Amino acid sequence: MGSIQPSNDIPEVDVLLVGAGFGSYTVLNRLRKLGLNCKVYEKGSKSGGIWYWNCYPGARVDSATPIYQIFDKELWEDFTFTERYPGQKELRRYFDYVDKKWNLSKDVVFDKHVDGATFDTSRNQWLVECSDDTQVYCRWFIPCLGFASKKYTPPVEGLGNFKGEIYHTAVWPQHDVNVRGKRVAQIGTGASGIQVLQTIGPKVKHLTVFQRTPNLCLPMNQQKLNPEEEEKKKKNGWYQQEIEKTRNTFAGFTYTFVDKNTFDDTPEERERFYQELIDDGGFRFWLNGYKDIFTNQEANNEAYKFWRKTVLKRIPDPKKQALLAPEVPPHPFGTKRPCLEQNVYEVFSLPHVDIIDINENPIVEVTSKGLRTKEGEIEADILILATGFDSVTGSLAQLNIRGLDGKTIAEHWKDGTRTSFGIAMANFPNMLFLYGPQAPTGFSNGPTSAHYQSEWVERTLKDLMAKGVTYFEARKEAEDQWCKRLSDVWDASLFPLAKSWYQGANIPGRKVEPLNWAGGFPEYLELLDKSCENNYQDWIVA
Ligand code: N01
Repeated sequence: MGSIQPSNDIPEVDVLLVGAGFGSYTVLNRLRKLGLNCKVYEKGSKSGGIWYWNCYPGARVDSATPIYQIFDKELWEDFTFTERYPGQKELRRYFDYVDKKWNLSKDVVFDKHVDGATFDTSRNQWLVECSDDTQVYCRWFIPCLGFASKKYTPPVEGLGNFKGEIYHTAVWPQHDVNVRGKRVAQIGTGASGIQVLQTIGPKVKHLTVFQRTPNLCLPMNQQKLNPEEEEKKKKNGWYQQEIEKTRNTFAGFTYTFVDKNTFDDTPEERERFYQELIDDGGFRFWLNGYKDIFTNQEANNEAYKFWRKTVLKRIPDPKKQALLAPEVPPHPFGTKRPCLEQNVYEVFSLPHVDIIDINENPIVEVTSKGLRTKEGEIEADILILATGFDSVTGSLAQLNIRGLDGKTIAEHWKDGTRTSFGIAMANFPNMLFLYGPQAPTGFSNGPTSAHYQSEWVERTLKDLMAKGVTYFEARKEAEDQWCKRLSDVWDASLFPLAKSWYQGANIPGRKVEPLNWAGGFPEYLELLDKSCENNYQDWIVA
């Protein structure tokens, strides 16, 4: 039992979920209906998961309505989003609505930080420890931490010397930050960085963006939604149909690749098709195009060339053109997650916005007044770190969860991440995690992952309980096979060619390895279901 000293007064629940976002709320509702006594522990003060923490200016989702919500008719019938891509404030309002409708708060404890857990083999239960020194026993331990709950700050020399304001996008203050008329320096141009800079750019006195890799952004094509039209679409079955489509697409969206390779079409047909995808907006150009985009470099180059042509038209300055849409692609298109933009190339083109390519002109140090680069000092009132996360594995590995052998998850993953079907680990019985490593996670629409993984958890726990099973552990051989399959799929694609967080390459010194299942949703769900055939062939049940 490690250092934990259990006592008889420790409360006990059937299920302990960690995190109050899409994953845990989806599964909580299902497991409560099975009659299980569930609790959710959330370190934030409100519901929303990532939408609680992600409150930087311009934070907005990049999955379109109606699939960015819990796939439950009872919920979507009575809540209508006002925009095709809702913003953070509206998403928080949505979570408050879900909370009220399902009376979730009675089972959620906010401001409660789980530190670690140890499995008690005498009871087949986890003993979970919190930072307020409380403990709880649970039969099923289900962390739903998301892939972005551990922020990453690069080790820039002198960060502590800065006398102005510093904000990291991942832990932006919950109150408004006044940027109007200020000189702002921003490091990072991922999805968070792009959203911040396109929002604050027009308001600030001066903005200097430190870019390492250009983000190959796609147009969002945001639209206001008409409530009456949305009501009609709910009644005529469109919402339900859109939601059902997510089961059979690569990334859990409502569309997937067309059954055609890039060079099956003539150049004119290709041009028309690419234009259609771009015009519709969102991720269509990324995930609804030719099926060889991620397997054939030549095909991928065609997509990049078209993308570049559309973007160059929006950037008058040739120097900025070369930085934002270079002739040679920085990586195969879409092998780093593109981001949806609304006006970012116009904002980059404003005269008071400078882009510094840190590959040419590296940051030497942060000073009391700003940042010193190889070429000189840039003064700033505000420094924004939009430098992302220790993505996918960081959320789980930062907790002191110890397996049967006493080793933490981080120790288990010292030589490489290992999971079984991206939902469990050998040595960690009765622990199932949602939206975690080696699942479709980084490639998927969040609520789609939450829905189908929760469905599997509900079905599995219901069956195990009916059979009187109290112990459920991933078989080591199944874990080996899953890791191999995951790598085989990854290595057959162009994804390894980008220094992306998909494979942990965003953090210097980290092992570069596939952290997300790139074989698509339908195959993932089929394999997960198969693992339970023949009386749970890939699991130890007792
Ligand atoms: O983080 P990121 P994010 N010096 O890792 C740069 C989801 N999300 O928070 O590209 C200088 O993508 C780094 O440079 P490079 C979404 O899935 C969704 O933006 O590694 N720069 C990069 O530009 C997203 O993909 C939404 O060369 C450094 C940036 O910092 C994921 O979360 C909104 C550096 C980090 O970008 C992560 O997004 C927000 C250094 N030492 C997030 N180190 C929506 O739904 C890092 N960088 C819209």
